[in-house]
Amino acid sequence: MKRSLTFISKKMSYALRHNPEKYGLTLDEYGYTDVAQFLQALNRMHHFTPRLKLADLEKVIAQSDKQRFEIRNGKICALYGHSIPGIIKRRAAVPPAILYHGTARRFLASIKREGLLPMSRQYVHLSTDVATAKQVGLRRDSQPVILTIATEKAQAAGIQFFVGNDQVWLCSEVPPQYLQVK
Ligand code: HQG
Repeated sequence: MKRSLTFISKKMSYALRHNPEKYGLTLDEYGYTDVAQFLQALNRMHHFTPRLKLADLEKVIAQSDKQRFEIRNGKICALYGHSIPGIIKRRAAVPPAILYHGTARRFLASIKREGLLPMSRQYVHLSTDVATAKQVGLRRDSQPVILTIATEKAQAAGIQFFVGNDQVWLCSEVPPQYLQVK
């Protein structure tokens, strides 16, 4: 059984963002589940040898390029990326005046028409800086488009922003009038 940090991280993401039920896990309204039960479920489903321990999850979190998970008070959650039914609550806060979104050129016409929509996830994902947005866009296009989001105007119109991690902000949608191609 593969046991690389990337492999473990992908299984953690799948369980916490997309399919906790398959692992026999329930998430609370903020997306947290008991970390001991989480470890048991990962070991049961993937037969890690030697068995995964808390220290392995901590290592995944510490060595990752992105802050995807958080362990707190004996519980673990994914900080963003969820696609399960039932919106995971995140803390609303005031974001930087400009946020960024990196996307593929082929999506631009539709985004200009409809705005940014969560698509298969629960929230639209926004970045605090251009470099991060570019990395996100590069997943889908070698020459990604960077959009800027005017968050003050959006908030004045009642749109809320939620904290993902230090670089990721979440939003239910961004109508086209708050978007500009950078
Ligand atoms: C696009 C990764 C057409 C949107 C990343 C994006 C991120 C539209 C795609 C996190 C649209 C959805 C999320 C519209 C939005 N018409 N296309 N109206 N509105 N789109 O993967 O932001 O490595 O769900 O531009 O780093 O790319 O997994 O969102 O291209 O933080 O931890 O629809 O996932 O993190 O794609 O990425 P996604 P995303 P991890």
